[in-house]
Amino acid sequence: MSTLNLRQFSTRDAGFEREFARLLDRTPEADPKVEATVKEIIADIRARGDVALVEYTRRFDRRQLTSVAELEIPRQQLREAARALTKEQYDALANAAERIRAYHERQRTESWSYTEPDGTRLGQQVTPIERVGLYVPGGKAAYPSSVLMNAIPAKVAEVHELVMVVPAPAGELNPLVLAAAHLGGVERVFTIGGAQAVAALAYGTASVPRVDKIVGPGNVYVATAKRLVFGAVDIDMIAGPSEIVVLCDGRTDPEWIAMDLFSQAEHDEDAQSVLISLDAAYTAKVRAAIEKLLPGMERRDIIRTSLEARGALITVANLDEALALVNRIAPEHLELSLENPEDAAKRVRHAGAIFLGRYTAEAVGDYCAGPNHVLPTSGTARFSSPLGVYDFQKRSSIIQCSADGASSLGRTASVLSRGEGLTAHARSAEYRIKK
Ligand code: HSO
Ligand code: ZN
Repeated sequence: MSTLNLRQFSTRDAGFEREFARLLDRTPEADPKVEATVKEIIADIRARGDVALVEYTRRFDRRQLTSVAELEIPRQQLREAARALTKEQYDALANAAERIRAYHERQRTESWSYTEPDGTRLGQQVTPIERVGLYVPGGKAAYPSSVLMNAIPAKVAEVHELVMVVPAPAGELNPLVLAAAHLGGVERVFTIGGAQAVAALAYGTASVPRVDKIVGPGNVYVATAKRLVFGAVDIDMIAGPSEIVVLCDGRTDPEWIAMDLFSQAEHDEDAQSVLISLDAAYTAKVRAAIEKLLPGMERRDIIRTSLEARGALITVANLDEALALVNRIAPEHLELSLENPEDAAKRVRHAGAIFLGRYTAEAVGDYCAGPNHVLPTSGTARFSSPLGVYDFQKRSSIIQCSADGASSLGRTASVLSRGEGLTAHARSAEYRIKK
């Protein structure tokens, strides 16, 4: 194996800030050509509906299609896909689904109201989003676990209809994805993908129902399409490449840590894996473990590219320094491989998911611990949260005045509305003031 070009530095180095800034540089380049293509596809789907959808699917997914009806997978087929799994696979998927459901059940927001002494009632009524589109990538990035992570919170929120789209390049579909759709409670599945699928979901065609929100990851065309249809529908977030920061006190088996770093790096070449180590000798041990284990990895080429392009092994002087760096990165995933992780966790201000202690591998969070694996990337943990039930619920305000309440509130409204020069507002409120 040629030497691994993995950046290694310490907060003590003179060039530390420059090295660290390179890690934080994650501004995605917007490609105007992609945007132009996507705009054209969206306009075409809006204008020609199913006819255009079939054409694009034939062309981009190399499908031999005679009618649009062939694009929908009957529910029966999803059930059969689940039945066709090995018992081991079925049990693992079902166990993951159950645990994800149990966790998300706790996130449900309930309606509430309160009544004031004069009888006026105020509150908040929570309703589900009615129809949600779930984008699932085809090919190498088709993750059944992501189907569960997106579908289950939507179902817990009581979304009426969940419409999944997944491209089937040359007709090929991942049976685990179909089985996960069945276990996740997906109502309808269409084998379409790309910007054309996003457009069909956002605006509806004769066959594809129009949804209110689109969730799920996709390639640059899908992400661009989601951005462009936002407003007509809601979207979840534009996911960037996956990231992990492992903060270690130097007492965890270095091979465990090396593999935790690989587990993010293997997602794709743009993924980011960073070690923050409290001990320089330990940093060297992790590096040795990486060099030892990498040649044996199935995805060694992706892992190597990712580590060399965006990875780093950073040595810090103490926990305070470590946590300051963590908060500057605001990582999607943070492992605290420490003796007393609870104290450190309380000092983390920005992270998508925090994995506490040496025994908690990010991988279990990706599949089956229960919390969602759709997490804020690219530093967006500064202002956003994991995907959850709340993303599929909305709120209406409730205002019910009693006769007494209308009278006293009417006086306040009258004064304020006359101040704004809005006399219809004022008189509407004043009618209800008791003489
Ligand atoms: N780590 C990914 C999720 C995933 N991992 C799916 C395996 N399958 C982003 O959080
Ligand atoms: Zn993962």
